[in-house]
Amino acid sequence: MTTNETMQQEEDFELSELDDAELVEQMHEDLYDGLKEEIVEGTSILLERKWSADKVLNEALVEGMRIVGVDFRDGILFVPEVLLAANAMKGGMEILRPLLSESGIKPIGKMVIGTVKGDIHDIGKNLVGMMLEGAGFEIFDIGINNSVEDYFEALEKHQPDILGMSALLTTTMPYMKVVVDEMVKQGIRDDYIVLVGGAPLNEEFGRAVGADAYCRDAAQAADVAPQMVRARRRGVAVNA
Ligand code: B1M
Repeated sequence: MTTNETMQQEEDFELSELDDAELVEQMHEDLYDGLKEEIVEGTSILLERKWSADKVLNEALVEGMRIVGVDFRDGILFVPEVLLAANAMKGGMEILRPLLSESGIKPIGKMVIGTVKGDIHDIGKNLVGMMLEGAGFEIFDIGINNSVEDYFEALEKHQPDILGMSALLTTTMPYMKVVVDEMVKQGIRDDYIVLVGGAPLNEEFGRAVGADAYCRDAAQAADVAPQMVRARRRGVAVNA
């Protein structure tokens, strides 16, 4: 058998023939290789096998992206490859979106969410938006690279209960304070609940920028946001 034939044979397998553990491992590899179609197929297979959307998200997609992140940090993967991985991840998230957000609850609040100026990472922000939709929020996603003016325009237009800011870079996270300081200056800080999140942040940072709460992940955001909106409507101080 030629080398080409051996390689062909190795690649000729159906994802559906793998058991759950093998499939998840294969999905980590496919995410690493930026194979969107395979990620979409793997996501669908796990759902057909009665995996919850949450479990598929965390064990297959988020864990796969974590592995990508490690090799990106170590200089093994570069921006174009990571972009392909991100694109493949989004393919899986599109399938999970309706499942994560099918709460059927009537909107309990509105949220404007966006990634801060200088930062184009949007996967985590998109997840937070989806999970909050699932928790019954109406979401206005203003995308990436948002200036103070962009946030203010969206606040004015949508009159949300919550302003959510995301940052993935240590160089862009201080911009959250620029936005909050400007809200204070304009006298509108107390009109909104401010939530912040992103991998390099922590609670202390959240307090330092003047946010009402820092959320470690999308699930925590979906937990904290309704509580804060309810507390605010009851007239209770919201600082977490
Ligand atoms: Co970038 N990148 N990246 N990147 N990237 C990181 C963040 C990095 C940690 C990689 C590394 O070195 N290990 C590193 C930052 C280092 C640092 O600041 N200390 C880094 C770097 C350096 C860069 C560039 C500067 C690289 C370069 O150009 N040389 C560049 C910057 C571009 C820019 O923004 N100006 C860059 C570019 C990119 C890509 C474009 C290639 C791509 C982004 C594609 C996209 O988003 N559409 C990318 C990616 C994919 C990553 C990693 C690998 C994965 C991020 C991700 O999507 N994680 C990342 C490494 C890593 O984080 N492990 C990395 C999965 C996601 C589900 O998690 O976003 O953390 P996360 O979101 C979580 C929580 O943080 C939280 O909930 C989410 C879900 O549970 N959360 C919130 C997030 N926002 C929230 C908001 C909330 C509440 C919770 O309330 C409002």
